[in-house]
Amino acid sequence: MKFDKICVLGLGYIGLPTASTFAAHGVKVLGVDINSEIVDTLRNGDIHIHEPGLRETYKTALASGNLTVSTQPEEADAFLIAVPTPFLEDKFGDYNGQKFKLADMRAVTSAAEAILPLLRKGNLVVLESTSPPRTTLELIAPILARSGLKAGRDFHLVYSPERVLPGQILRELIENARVIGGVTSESAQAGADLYSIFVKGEIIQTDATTAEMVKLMENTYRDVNIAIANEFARLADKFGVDVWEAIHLANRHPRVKILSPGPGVGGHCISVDPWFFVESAPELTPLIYNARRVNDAQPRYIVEMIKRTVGSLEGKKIAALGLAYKPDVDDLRESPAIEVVHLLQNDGAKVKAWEPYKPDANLPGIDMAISLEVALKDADAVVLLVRHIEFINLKPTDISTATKGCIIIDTVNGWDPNEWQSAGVQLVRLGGGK
Ligand code: SAJ
Repeated sequence: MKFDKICVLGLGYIGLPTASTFAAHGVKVLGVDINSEIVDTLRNGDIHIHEPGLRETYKTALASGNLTVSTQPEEADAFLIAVPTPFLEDKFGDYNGQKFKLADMRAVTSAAEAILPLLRKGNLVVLESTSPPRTTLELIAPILARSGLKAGRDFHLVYSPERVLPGQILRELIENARVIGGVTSESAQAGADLYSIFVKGEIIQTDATTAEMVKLMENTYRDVNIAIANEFARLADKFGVDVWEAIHLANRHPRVKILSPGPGVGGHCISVDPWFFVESAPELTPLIYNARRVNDAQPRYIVEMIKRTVGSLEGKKIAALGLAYKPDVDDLRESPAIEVVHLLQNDGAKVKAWEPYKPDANLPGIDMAISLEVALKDADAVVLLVRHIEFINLKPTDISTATKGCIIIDTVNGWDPNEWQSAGVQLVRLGGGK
């Protein structure tokens, strides 16, 4: 299938890089977002999200004349839906007393409804948003059927998950393998034709529900793996074992790959996607459900560990190093580090937080330091919450001189305990066997 014009609905972390990349490859793209402030920002040549290389790619696409942005979709050869699928704020599912979160599919529904009056015979519609299994068949296809056209017969319908890592989106969009799930094999082929415009990785065709499951399985696998790593850390603390050494040794087995424990699982993907399985089939997902519970409870475990080390938190000054949800990004969404800070404060600690990637973040109830030195000043304890490279490069003296001999709690295996202890610093690590 040939594509002269593509309409991308949703200009966020996925939609904007995807629209820009198509345009950079010579396709006419209309990028659509319902938020007029975002559209204004983009029209002015600026971008509203932080992603390395995106500004340049976006500007090139805009300058080429191939990319335009609007709040309204228009007729096109292909429509690509890349809108958020967060949780409902005020509604939970319940299975035998076990509460679970529910996906908010309203943005996906409205995007499909916006396409409805524009849909023509021979079009391709792609859903990229992470969604519960069978969304393409049971939510999108029925909405689009209101046009009188049938998915798979009159137009092509595809689910194709994005699998890019924040921080490396532009490279991974092109290089990663792409799964294309069609409601028919002709639909899958049309989807493959579309993505082959820029994808250099393997393009693999399957059916729509398989593609939906693949996306959820990838992130659920990672969540369950991290949950087991977090439980191993707890067990190691109980049995006086260094979990980092034990995981390293277990991973020498050719068929074992245990991920790393830490303060919990954050971001907008791994801590979210497993719930889509639980919601769709709570009776079949006790493992996935409990892995989510373990990871969600990890910030509390960290705070209890800090209490075991420093005693009562009442009035204690604590420096929290890192608020991002993972190393070397400025993304603070769903960050377990932020939850650790809130829990410490609830227990009476006075926390100063230092986040080098977002020093001026405005987070309700959190006291941000303007520098590392300010965070460390007079601290009774320092908690390392994110493995940012600039923290890993710190030397024991960088902290001990600034704090007059406080206790260090390392939740991410950032520092070598032998090096720090021989420099006279008391360092306790998550899963360090204490
Ligand atoms: N984490 C650990 N231990 C680890 C690895 C990660 O505690 O060993 C924590 C991180 O600190 C972070 C969270 O897990 O809080 C998630 O980080 P991540 O780097 O594992 O994943 P994301 O959410 O940034 O991106 C994931 C990726 N999925 C996989 O690697 C299977 C990415 O490819 C997806 O595109 C993205 O989710 C998504 O959008 O679904």
